[in-house]
Amino acid sequence: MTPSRGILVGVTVVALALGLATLDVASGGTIKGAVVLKGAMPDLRKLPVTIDQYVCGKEKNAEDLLASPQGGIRNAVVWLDKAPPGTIAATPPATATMDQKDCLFAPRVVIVPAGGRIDFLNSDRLLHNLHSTPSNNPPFNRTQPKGRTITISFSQPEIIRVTCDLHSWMRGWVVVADHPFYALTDGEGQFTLQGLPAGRYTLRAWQERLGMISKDIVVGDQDPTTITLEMPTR
Ligand SMILES: [Cu+2]
Repeated sequence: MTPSRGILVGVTVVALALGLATLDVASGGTIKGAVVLKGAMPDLRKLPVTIDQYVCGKEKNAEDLLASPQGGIRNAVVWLDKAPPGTIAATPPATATMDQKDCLFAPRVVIVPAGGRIDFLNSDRLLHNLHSTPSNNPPFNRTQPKGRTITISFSQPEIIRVTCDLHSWMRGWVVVADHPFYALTDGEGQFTLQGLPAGRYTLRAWQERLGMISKDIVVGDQDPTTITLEMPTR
């Protein structure tokens, strides 16, 4: 163990002994990172639209993998495998929104805390549907006319796929979080996790087409701690 690591561990032990009672977002460490492709960008597919072309158009881009020219992956979810004990971090809002617009779920990926809910909207002038068969939360299969809001609560952490039976290309994802340390990557693949005590963590990253990866990280005295998470494309 290097001397600085020894000091770090010592500080961590003292902090744990104090119960981290006063820790908050402002005093915690930050992880700034990016989720990137490892390997060539897979071909982008076009999905044919066979019905309701007057609203949906003639084809849709497959949005199951979106990446910047530099390989940053959008709409990946990054979280801590285990939240540090006693930490007070900013909790994501208990209510999120997912619209059905131009025959796509928007946003495509939504994070909601366990016990929170999502208001599903339909901004299109046609009928959609919400269909999902989660593993740990109740299934739902609801007709959704234009303008109707359907509110669904999610109590158990898991990643849930939502589809529309009327438009086969439509996909949405609800990520039910069991602690505050979850983040969604932006168009450059970047994310931030804040309010972390120094320590060793396991990060997980999930993307709907590429699956899940894990990587260990040490949050120490340099701030922010930076990391690149590579997701193999095959
Ligand atoms: Cu639809």
